[in-house]
Amino acid sequence: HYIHPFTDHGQLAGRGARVITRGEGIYIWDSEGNRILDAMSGLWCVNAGYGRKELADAAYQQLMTLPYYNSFFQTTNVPAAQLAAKLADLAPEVGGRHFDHVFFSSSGSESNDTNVRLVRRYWDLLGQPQRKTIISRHNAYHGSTMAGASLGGMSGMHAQGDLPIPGIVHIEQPYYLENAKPGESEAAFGVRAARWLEEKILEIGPDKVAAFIAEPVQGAGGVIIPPATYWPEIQRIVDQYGILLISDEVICAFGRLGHWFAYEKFGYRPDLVTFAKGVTSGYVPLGGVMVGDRVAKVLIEQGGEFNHGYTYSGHPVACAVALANIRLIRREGLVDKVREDTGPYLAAQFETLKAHPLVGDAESRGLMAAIQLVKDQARGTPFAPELEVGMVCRGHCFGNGLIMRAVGDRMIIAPPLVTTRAQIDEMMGLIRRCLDLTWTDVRARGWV
Ligand code: PXG
Repeated sequence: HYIHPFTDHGQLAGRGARVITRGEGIYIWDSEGNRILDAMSGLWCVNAGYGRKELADAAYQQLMTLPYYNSFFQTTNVPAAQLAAKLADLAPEVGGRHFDHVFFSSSGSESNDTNVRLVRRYWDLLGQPQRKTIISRHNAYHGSTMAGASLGGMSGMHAQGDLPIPGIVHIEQPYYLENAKPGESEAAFGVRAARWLEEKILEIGPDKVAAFIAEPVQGAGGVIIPPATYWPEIQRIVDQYGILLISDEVICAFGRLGHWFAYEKFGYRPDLVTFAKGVTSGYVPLGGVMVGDRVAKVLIEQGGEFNHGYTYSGHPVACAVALANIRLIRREGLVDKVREDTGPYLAAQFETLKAHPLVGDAESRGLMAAIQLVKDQARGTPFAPELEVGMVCRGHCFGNGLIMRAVGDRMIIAPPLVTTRAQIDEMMGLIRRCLDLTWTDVRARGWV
């Protein structure tokens, strides 16, 4: 009866689905009673870990007090107003820019649809209606609605349903292993990759470009970490041409990279910040856009009515859970812990993976990490994609009680922020075992 997301239904009907029935801490259990270490935090969202009673209590209390009311027609509700103020307080000021306002939705996709509406409205109000084009990147993920999938750069998604919609174009991603020239340094590549944005702006005409959208670190694309030179050069370019910068932090905000918001880590100055997932640790759906003062001022002072909003914008239960989640993350010092303790510890562990013969590269930032599987470690030669070595490895992970995702031959993790050093050790043991099993398979099949 159930049409699953991103699933081949014919295949699923034949194989059946694994049923997940319970979660506690960083572990989930399936209906067969198997315990699985969830190194993906569900889908990058269960930042506070499973089974947090105070999040359930916050939802219950709010459900009993006021389960729903909208924020249309000059009304509001207490949790939505409180959460907006709390988020404004958490979002750091950079270069004199403040985030005093927030627009709520129920997901990352909806939030990016809101971004498209917001940036086009902004330029209309400033008397530049020709500024419509939004530039994004290949292999970006910005959601699955018409605008979200169009902003994203997933060719498989564009191929279904005549996407992207008009006015959205893509440049190449800052993926060193795939897009650098032979012998090019990471630093030089970072600047060159950022200048693809400038080339695209000049090709379209600077007066026609509305915004650039990007993830601080690409998540669904395979945890692709840009060189340190990338973001400063992007900032120079958006400043020079006056275009809006949208930081899509649906994965990276709320502690994933050791900061409440990731733009702080990389030191750039976005005008709009998309968030979802970790804001409630995934316990209930909530998303939104932090609106910086550049856009907020125009929208509020010149905008009149903004003809946009969702039934569940500022949903009181979702906002109450988000407030409880932020309190919990603060009380347990999880953001600092990731930045100063478990993040660096994971990075040191990942460094040791580079000795494994199957590993071409292993890298992490905060609690977000990737392992590149290669055929020839010395030369960095990839496997033929049709061998699907990543899927072989993922199969071993499932079989050994570990959720680690495969994006092509990149194995990726993003464990809950509550993960301890001892649990990182346990996870590394499982990762090594699965790499060994995969290595045995690829040798037995004559693939190396
Ligand atoms: N932006 C980013 C950066 C995301 O990672 C979205 C927007 C869309 O959010 P919603 O809440 O509408 O799903 C996302 C979501 C995967 C995977 O396989 C990643 C996401 C969603 C589903 C699967 O890695 N990211």
